[in-house]
Formats: sequence, structure tokens, C-alpha cells
Amino acid sequence: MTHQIEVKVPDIGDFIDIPVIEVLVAVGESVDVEQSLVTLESDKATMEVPAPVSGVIRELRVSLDDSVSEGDLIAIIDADEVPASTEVETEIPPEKDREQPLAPSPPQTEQVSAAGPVAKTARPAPPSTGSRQTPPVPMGASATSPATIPYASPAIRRFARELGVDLVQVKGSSRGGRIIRDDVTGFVKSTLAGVATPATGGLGFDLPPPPKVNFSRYGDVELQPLAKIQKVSGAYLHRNWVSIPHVTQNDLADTTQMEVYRKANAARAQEQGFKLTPLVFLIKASVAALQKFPGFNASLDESRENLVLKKYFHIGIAVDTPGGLVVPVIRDCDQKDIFELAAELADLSQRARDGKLKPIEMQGGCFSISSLGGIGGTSFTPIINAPEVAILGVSRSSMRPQWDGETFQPRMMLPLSLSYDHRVIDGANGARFTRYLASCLEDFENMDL
Ligand code: CAO
Repeated sequence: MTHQIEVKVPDIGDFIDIPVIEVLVAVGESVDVEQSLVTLESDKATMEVPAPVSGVIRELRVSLDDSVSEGDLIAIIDADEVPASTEVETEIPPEKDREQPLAPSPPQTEQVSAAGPVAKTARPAPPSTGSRQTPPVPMGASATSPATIPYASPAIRRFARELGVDLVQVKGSSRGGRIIRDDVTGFVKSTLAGVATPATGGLGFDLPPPPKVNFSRYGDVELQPLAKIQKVSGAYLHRNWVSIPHVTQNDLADTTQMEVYRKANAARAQEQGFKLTPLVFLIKASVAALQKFPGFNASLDESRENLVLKKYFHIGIAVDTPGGLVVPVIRDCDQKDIFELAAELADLSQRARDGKLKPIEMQGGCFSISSLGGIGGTSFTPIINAPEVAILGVSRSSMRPQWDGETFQPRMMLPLSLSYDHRVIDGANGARFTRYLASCLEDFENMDL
């Protein structure tokens, strides 16, 4: 007798469209009661959805990077036993089970919501014939074949992800080759000491460990834990910095005329409750440059042999918040005018600072802009937001003397710093893109504002 149990997303508070960051089981795999099936990650927390019963995974209805909300179907389990809380019992003849193992008819399933997110992970069952997927490292992880899928609990996978460790390279010392925390820390130590030889595509820097210093020997100190966003984004920034060959191209755009136009329209924006800053012109100029140079509106696919060219223009904007850096995405910037962009930017950046962005609002970007123009500086090296291939850094514009062939003229010059992925973009195109973007700002009247 087979009892089919539907596992749905439990009550997860006010959150909707939470990304699935880990799928921890595969169809056909045996699961224990309370074994985690998937991991969901909101901007505030990571939660695992456990199996309400033991049995065999019959169907998986979610994939990595799907977004789910309360009540969405995650999986159907052929339960070993009917849990006491279920109301309907369904018997499926074994013959039918064999004929259509992946297509149970909906009325024959029982509905059980998972008990709720669990803070601590239940011990996973040892791997059988089923496969476990490696954690999705957001923003451009490489795929792992089932043959190389490491055997580790979700908590260990999360720990490894925070440290930027690829578990494929770690040898498990526990029963059945399961990877435990000590294996991960041991791997990190040996890598830092230059001992480990990465098996597959690892970075394997042969660096000495950072010095261990007792700072209090030199004066008073205080320990301040990093904010959650800093810890999460720090790992990704580190990965992007060490795994992408960055080149930063600097240029200056003459925004003297654009500034006259912007100031003339500032009051109109003010009346509508937002500011018209240079950033919206930069978004428009970026879209124009991405349209002219499609290779910048692209990502490397998992094989790293093809470029995925995007036909949409979603621009991520780095926003400085009390908890750390976040990058909300303004969608379809080619279809919005500068006032619409300014209104959306004001809304997104305010909600980013209030910690109220939905995960979906930070996904799907094609190209990012990091503007420090409101603060100062003359140039910097922005870190590419993988899987994007370029990011524009903007510093503060200032009046500078420009030679017009006869004399120096005072012009409002805006510094641009474009970091690009040199595996995908060569230096000449990096310079062409940046110059074209600057020329769009200089001839702003020709832009689709
Ligand atoms: N040159 C001169 N002035 C500039 C400017 C520039 N490039 N960019 C903005 N300004 C001015 C604005 O016009 C505004 O002037 P007023 O107050 O007189 O109107 C002032 O600086 C402040 O602008 P702002 O920062 O509030 O607005 P913005 O649209 O330029 O930026 C946002 C919005 C959310 C991107 C920004 O507030 C922010 O968070 N920036 C930090 C991004 C960051 O941390 N990046 C680093 C990431 S690490 O790579």
C-alpha cells in the first residue's frame, strides 16, 4: 500500500516568493521523518523544510532558484506510514505505481503541510542510490554532476558556503564518507597552508594564513560581530574578486549640459516626492551602452563556453544600508523614463534601508551600478556582481579645466570606473563601452530619457 503525502511550504511569516537555495533530496530517494527537503532563504533568514513523514520522494515540484510562498507544493512522498494527522488515506495499487511512478493523479494524494521551518537540521539519511545536490552558490555557481555530489548535511553545506569552500574538494571522515564540520575547517586550514590540491576547478591559493594577533596587548578593543548581510555578501564578494579576472577602465564624462537639464527638472521630481540625481541618467546611458554592446548584457553559462545574451535590461543598484550592501534590481529600464526610474530608485533604496526588500527584488540583474557620487572620491574598483560580467562605479563629479583646443574651459566632469570580466570582454571593448556610455551622458538629449 502506498500513501502519497503532499509536502507544502509551511507558514513562513509575511514572506512571499522566497528563493529555493538548496534542493536536498532527489526523486526516488528515501527520506526520514524530519529530514530536510529544501532550504529557503529570505533576506532575513534561512529555513529548511522537513519531511513530515518517512518514505520515498515520488515527485519534486521545486527546483533550485524557484521562488515559493506559503502553501506551494514542494514534493510528494510515498510514505512508509500514514501520519496520525492526515485526514485522507489513499491506496495505490502497486501495478499502477510501477506504471506511472512520476504521475500520481492529484485527487489520490493526501495533503500535509510540513511542521514548519526548523532551526537545526535533522540528521540526513546516508546516501543510497539517490543523489544529493550541492548547495547552489548564488550568482553563478557551477553545476555538479551526481557522481561528484558530496555527502554532507545542510548545516555543513551552509557552513562551507559561508567559507567559500567547494565541498566537492573535501574528503568526508565520518561514516559512509559524510563530511563533517572538522573536515571543512581542516580543508580550509590546509588550503591556507598550501597543502590542499583542489580536485576540480578550485582556486587553491598557496597563501600563508592571516597572522593571529592579540590586539588587546596593544590597547582596549571591542568585538563587533559582522551583520548578517555583511557575512553573506562578504563571501560572495570574496568569491567574485578571486574568481573573476577584473579589469577596471576609468573615464570621465562631461556632464555640464546634463547637469543644467537635471537641475531644471529637479523641482518636478521634488513635487512628486523624490530626487532627480545623476544616477537615473547613468541608468539610461548604461542601457544604451548595453544595447550597443550586447556582450556586456550577458553571463557565462555553467560550462563557461557560451555567453547567455539577455534581451532585457534589468539594472542592479548598490545601496548602502545600515546592515551592509544590498543590490535591488530595477527591471526593464529601457521602458522607463528618468522620472519613473527616480521614483522606483527612491522606493527601492528606502525599502532596502528598512530591510523590507523582497528576495525577488534583488534577483535577475543584468548589469550593476555602484554610485558613490553622493559621498565623494575620484575613482574606485567595483567588484563584479556575478553572474554579471560588468559593473559601473560612479564617483563624484567636479568642475575641472578641460582644454578646448584654445583655452581651458570649466566643465563638470563625472568619473566612471567600469570593472569587467576579462574572460568575456577584452580591453578594447571595455574602453569602447565606457567611452560610449560617457558620450551618451555628454549627448544626453539623444538618449531616450
Ligand atoms: N556627482 C555629484 N553629485 C552626486 C553624484 C555624482 N556622481 N551622485 C549623486 N550626487 C548628489 C545627488 O544629486 C544628491 O544631491 P542633493 O542632495 O543636492 O540632491 C546627493 O549627491 C546625494 O545623492 P544620493 O546618494 O542620495 O542619491 P543617488 O541617487 O546618487 O544614490 C543610492 C542613491 C541608493 C545609490 C545611494 O544613496 C547609495 O546608497 N550609494 C552607496 C552605494 C555603495 O555603497 N556603493 C559601494 C558598493 S561597494 O562596490
